[in-house]
Amino acid sequence: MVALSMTTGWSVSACSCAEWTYQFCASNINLNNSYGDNALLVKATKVSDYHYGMYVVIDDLITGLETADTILVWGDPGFLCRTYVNTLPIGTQLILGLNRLTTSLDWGSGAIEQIGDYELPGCGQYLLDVNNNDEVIGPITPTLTSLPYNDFVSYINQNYNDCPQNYIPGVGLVLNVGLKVLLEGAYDENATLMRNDLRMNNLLPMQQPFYSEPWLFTENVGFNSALSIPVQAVDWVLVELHDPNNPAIVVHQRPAVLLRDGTVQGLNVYSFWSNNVEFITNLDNDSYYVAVKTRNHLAIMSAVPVNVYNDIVIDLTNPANVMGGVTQLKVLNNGQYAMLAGDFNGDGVLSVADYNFYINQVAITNAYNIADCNFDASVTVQDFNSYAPNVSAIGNQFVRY
Ligand SMILES: [Ca+2]
Ligand SMILES: [Ca+2]
Repeated sequence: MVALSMTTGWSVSACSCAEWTYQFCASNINLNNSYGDNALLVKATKVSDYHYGMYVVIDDLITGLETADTILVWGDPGFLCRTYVNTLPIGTQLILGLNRLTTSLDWGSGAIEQIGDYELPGCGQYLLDVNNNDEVIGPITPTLTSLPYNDFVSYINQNYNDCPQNYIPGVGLVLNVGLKVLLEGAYDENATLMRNDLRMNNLLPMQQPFYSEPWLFTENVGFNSALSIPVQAVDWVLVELHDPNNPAIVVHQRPAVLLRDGTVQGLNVYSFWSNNVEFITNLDNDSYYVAVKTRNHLAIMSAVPVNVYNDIVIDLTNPANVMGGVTQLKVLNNGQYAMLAGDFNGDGVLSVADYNFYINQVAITNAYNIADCNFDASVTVQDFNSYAPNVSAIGNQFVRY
């Protein structure tokens, strides 16, 4: 009946949530998983305030077990990260996801929550509005902010697997893409890991190195200090999401850090580095081709668009997962597959043009140089020897410049 403010900014000062799910669909999954038979989902109308709670009349029981017509619903007393309910006008019709209390609770406010009362659980979106046209209004899912009531009930009963849990209002949908890749040149077959000499010699730059041609990626992504770069870091890589219908189109790019074992770490929305590369999207697609570019190895791309809605790990050391398969990778002596060394100019083709980078940098030691494709911090004939057998390899057309 009344347009409600669904902003939750107040919660920051009033309470602290490790993780707040801002959509009703995600919160309702949590409700059912956490509270089982005590979970209740109703369409209800507020009839009165009671302390920091409210009495509501149940208009329709959607899921759960309750026989009473009127129930007491506790909102937030100021510090529980629940929704405040006293600001809702009497007569407001609501969708409420509720937990039936199994113990009494005294928060020291003069009111005692009793067994059999209900709470709006904390840290989530457990409340939606119902308007005069019997439409459910609010953040139902990242893409749904209104549904006719009957359709809402159908959605609740049928489509919950579609609910992405990682949508942040004002930011977007946060996609977590896990990756495994190996670099031929960096791979140490004795250690069965890639070399981290650059990191150990403090030669890795704190800022991503893909500002220059051909990448021209200019966003500042980096570490606050050289010491905060992971000890296991081999080098920076550039991870891209390409349009599933036209993989020539780069939709998103994120610099990331490749670790010795092939894990790719990215900087997340909370400014922590984690074993995922995070992409903020506006829900343009469920799936993308995922490409990995480096400073001096032939770029590769996933064989097919990968569904990135849920957390996934794409193993690009498996030729079956790579567009072009074994033609785009080098089989190492131990049978592992790695990206091909020597694309020094990063254009997606291994040619004599790359040799010019090598010859111009040869004999430079103890430095971060593109032509150091075996990652020992020096440009020597060993780098040439990594590059030479790969000349004439051609990257797939969607990663070439
Ligand atoms: Ca090249
Ligand atoms: Ca070298």
